[in-house]
Amino acid sequence: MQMTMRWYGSSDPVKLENIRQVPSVEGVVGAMFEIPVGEVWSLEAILGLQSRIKSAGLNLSVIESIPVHESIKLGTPDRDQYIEHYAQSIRNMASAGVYVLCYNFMPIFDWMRTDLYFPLPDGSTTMLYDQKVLDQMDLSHGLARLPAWANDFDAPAMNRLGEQYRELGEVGLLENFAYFLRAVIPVAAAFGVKMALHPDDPPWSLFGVPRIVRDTVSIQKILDVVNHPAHGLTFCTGSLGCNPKNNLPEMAAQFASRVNFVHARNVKTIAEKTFLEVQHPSYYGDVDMYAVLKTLMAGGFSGFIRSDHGRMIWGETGTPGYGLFDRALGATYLYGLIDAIQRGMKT
Ligand code: DNO
Repeated sequence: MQMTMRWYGSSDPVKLENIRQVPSVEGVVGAMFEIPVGEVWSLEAILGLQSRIKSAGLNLSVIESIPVHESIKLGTPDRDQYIEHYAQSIRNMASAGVYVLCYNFMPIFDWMRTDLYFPLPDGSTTMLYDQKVLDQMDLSHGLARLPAWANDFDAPAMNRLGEQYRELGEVGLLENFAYFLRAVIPVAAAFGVKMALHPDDPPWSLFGVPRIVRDTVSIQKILDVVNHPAHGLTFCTGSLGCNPKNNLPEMAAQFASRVNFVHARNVKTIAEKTFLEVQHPSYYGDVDMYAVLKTLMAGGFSGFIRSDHGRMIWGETGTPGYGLFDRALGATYLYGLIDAIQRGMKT
């Protein structure tokens, strides 16, 4: 496996020069948040990002994410135009030499937490998702945007979209996803790009809006739409791991041949549908990181991995989940596991 770290671009308080100094990290997971959702990512723009990263001695290994336009998810009549833009962005990635694309199919907004600065007893802060707090929230009042959210809908737009998705339901959303996959996977396959679907985070419906990338059954159904290695998963231990019913090592065994990227982080469920993001090592949370990585590796996975969400430690301030220090600790822990697993596999 090859270790990478997510970088949010020039505005990221974490500099490429810092990332370069993290042991084992050679690649960057990058994106261009300035490109409006639905527009083509031009070859020039991707090459520009690539050369910026190369000049810091690193590689642009993965793009995360090219956002999927709401028209595609809703299946509105203008979707084909956005699908063609998406396909063109895939071709352009390949021309720029970037071959892994992490993306998601979550309606309206992306991941969700209810507290970004929850204090832990050791003096660090972490992120919390508390279902009781979410139940008090209402889409019609809008939502405070989290890092990496591609869209910035105002409250009336969120409310309207919420109604449209509730009407569409899970079956309709899955149909629209299948339509998208049947169009873009052949392009990705032809250009050598591996698509890596990120599970819904958290993996359950929020505000009555359907979320369909949740567990073994739902994921298998999606993978079966197009049975090709270009259509794979981001195995995100944190997103899948906050549902205690998801048995991660079993899922890793079932999906290993279709895993195209790994997000590794640890979570701890503290009440029903309520969880904290904790230190990366297995000891602190519900994710058996060793078992997951070992199973993925035994299943043949050798692609890119990144440490995901870190706590804020040592007085660092910055993007919640995406500071330097705790993610760097996570990366070295993961690298240690991978190194030991690899050696064990050879003996
Ligand atoms: C949050 C992330 C998500 C994820 C995207 C992938 O930190 O896990 O933003 O990167 O959903 O498309």
